[in-house]
Amino acid sequence: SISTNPKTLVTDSEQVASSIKHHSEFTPLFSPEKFELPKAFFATAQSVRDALIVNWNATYEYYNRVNPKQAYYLSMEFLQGRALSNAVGNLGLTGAYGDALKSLGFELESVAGQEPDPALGNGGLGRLASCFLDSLATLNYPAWGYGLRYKYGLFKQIITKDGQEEAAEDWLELSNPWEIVRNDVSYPVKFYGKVVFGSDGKKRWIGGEDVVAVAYDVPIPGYKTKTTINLRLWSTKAPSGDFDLSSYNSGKHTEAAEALFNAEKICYVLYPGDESDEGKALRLKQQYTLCSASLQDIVARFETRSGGSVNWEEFPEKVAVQMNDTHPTLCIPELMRILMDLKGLSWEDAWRITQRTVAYTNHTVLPEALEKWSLELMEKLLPRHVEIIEKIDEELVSTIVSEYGTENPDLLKEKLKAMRILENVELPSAFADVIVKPESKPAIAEKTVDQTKDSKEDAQTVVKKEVEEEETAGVIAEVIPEPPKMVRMANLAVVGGHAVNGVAEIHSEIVKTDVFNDFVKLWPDKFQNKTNGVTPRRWIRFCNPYLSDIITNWIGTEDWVLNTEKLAELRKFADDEDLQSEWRAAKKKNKLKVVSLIKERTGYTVNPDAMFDIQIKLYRYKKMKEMSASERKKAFVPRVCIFGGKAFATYVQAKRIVKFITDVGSTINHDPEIGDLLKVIFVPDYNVSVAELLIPASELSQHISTAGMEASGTSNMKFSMNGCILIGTLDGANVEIREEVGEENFFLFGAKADEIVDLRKERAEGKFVPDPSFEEVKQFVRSGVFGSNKYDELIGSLEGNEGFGRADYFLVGKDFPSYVECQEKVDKAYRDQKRWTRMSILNTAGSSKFSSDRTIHEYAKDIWNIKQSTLQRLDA
Ligand code: DL6
Repeated sequence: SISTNPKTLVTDSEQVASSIKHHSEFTPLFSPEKFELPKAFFATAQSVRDALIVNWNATYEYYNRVNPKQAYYLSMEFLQGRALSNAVGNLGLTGAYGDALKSLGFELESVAGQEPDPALGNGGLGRLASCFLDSLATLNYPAWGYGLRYKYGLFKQIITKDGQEEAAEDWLELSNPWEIVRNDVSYPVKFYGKVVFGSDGKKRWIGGEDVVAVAYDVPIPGYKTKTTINLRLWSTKAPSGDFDLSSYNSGKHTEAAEALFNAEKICYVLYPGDESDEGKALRLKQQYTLCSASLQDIVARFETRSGGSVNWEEFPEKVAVQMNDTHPTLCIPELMRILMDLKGLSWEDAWRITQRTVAYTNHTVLPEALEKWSLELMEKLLPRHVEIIEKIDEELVSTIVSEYGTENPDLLKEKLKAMRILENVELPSAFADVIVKPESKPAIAEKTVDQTKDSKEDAQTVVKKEVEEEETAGVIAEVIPEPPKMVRMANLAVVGGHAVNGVAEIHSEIVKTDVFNDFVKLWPDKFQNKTNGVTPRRWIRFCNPYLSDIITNWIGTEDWVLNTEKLAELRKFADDEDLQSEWRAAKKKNKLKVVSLIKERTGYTVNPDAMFDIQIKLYRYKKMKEMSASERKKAFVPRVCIFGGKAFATYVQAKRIVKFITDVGSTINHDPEIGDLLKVIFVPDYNVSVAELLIPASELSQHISTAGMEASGTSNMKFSMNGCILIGTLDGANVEIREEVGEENFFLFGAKADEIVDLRKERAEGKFVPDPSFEEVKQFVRSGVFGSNKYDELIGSLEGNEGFGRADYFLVGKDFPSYVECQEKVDKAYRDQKRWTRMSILNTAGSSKFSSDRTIHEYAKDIWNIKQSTLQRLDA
């Protein structure tokens, strides 16, 4: 049994120092003669890990004993950020570790700076998952995360004169001190093969290719609590014995290791390129590995905790599975398969249990981002799952037919087309005569473009272009191939889960009224909102210690880190001159750190007294160029505009934008007439650690998506929490942030979500002409001022005519004048530093709602039905 001895935490700096020294000697990763920063990092991390293991074991043992209902958060991404400062901060050991390292000749900050960012995530939904883990542990909820252990992550971004280049992100090169491999926790994962009937009459999935998923656990400590939950990451390997010794000995070295490579490559890269069939199969293998290994593990834990008497009806009372977007949707057929084929349950029982267990979070309304898989590929790779999906689809068809009846065949046909899980697939035989068969020649809009592509090109535009090209080439409609049969993962997730949620109020409304409207009519109670949140530990307490100390002093307690509603107490001091000057001094210190970062990463020197603004200003640059030096100085507040972000390797338009920003930067930053008035900086290889420096230093942050397009955003929350003022549209969580901080403390511009459909129509019909200021900027860019490139594709996509993708689909031409006008208000407000600081304080004071603690309480209560269960608080 696991030791429950509550070993006391090493809290004394001398003991900490000796533990660090012990690890540097006895769990060595470097040679003994030197003790330099990298070694200091690993030894320190190993010493902290000791404490985490003690707490992890105690938490595991406690939950095993109490057997509470536990939530499992399945996500293809976890964007964790560095662990060291966060772990010592949550354990309350920052002082002890700081002193210990000092006694060994190091600064904690430099040691922590050695840690590579784990390359397990890409963006929004991955960072959200990591914030959720922190809140779950902090709030003592029984919960685990499940993901994949990618060896090379997404990619490392290198900026050259040609734009972005990608390189493998070898974050595990020196090993990962936080993970614990569990060689005794592994599960078989099967691909391909065939389905047969066993002697008991049950279906069996046999043959094919087997890999083994091995568990790597990453302890996730809560803040000021012993509760340390688990992020279990799967790594794949070939079954033992798959190394072909005889081939090897006969000189066929590559063939001998083929099975090993085939298994291991599944977990090499997050979102491997999927242009090729092999790439698509690999992505599907990844998704299935996550679902299969995690569910086998969850089921095994349920059985163990049930002791000798397993009652499967209790499964949903002990287990909640949250699918972070559609990537883990295979959980639905996989749980069905396990329950029916391995545990012997009937279809009806398995279906009821699965539905009660699983829930789905939607993170995007962009139709082309709603995942679909080719049925043909899925049939090959996962034949048993396709049978199950076909039956789920058949039952859905039956529900739709009884809901809409057969009296109005057009309506029924429309609903079946929109709602079925299987797309372009004939109706199940039982319904064959209910409705006329699908047309043999698909309408243009029916032809499917691979929706998993990251090129985000408008599906219908692509289809139309292709059809036009075919026609001009003299090829007539008859040669249009049969539309591909697809499995729509979002529809499966909605049908198979008991709850579906959006991630901000406006987004959840769009999910209900637009994306899944047909399903809302069937099951109105399934649909919910869970506005995102971010952890106030990482995103203010640890990344912004200067501001945190000020908040604690003025509120009189550090409780706000756990109870963010206390931040509201800052409101009463918003005009206090002392607070204001402390507030500004903290911002300045954070800005100085970014000045160094920018120098180090880009070579540019920027003025720390300029406004730090996270975005770009072409119009501004043009206006500046039209003025004399003294007019310029009077008219504009100096700004440093900072960008960061990675463009997915095949997302051509995003790569063009990266290149454009860096070109603009090299022109403006070297323009002697402009000097400190405007600088444009692109920080390469943006990640959590860079964000932790930029966010506390920023003063204005731009969240300018076309209303209705951004599901929520979470960086907007982080900025606002750190006293940065937002300029933005009424989109995603901006709407709620503005409500909370007060409309006078938010710079609003742009069209509203409910105007967009009509505006798009008008734009396409040429009924509205963009403001001349917008034309001016485009001409300015085309004039060659930023180099020989004319940026035709980029600028073309903003034009009202077809030819370059979506023809200003995002209505930039519409929002632009109100944006420019709003920026003038920003300059005016910034000139009045008292007013600006007041706005800044009121942003922090109004950010309480955006703590992920609030979000997690809501998921726990409304979706998972799990209860807090505290082992021991560290401050008790
Ligand atoms: O919910 C987390 C995050 C939202 O804040 C962003 O608004 C949204 O864009 C992002 N979505 C994704 C995945 N998109 N797709 N597919 O990361 O989720």
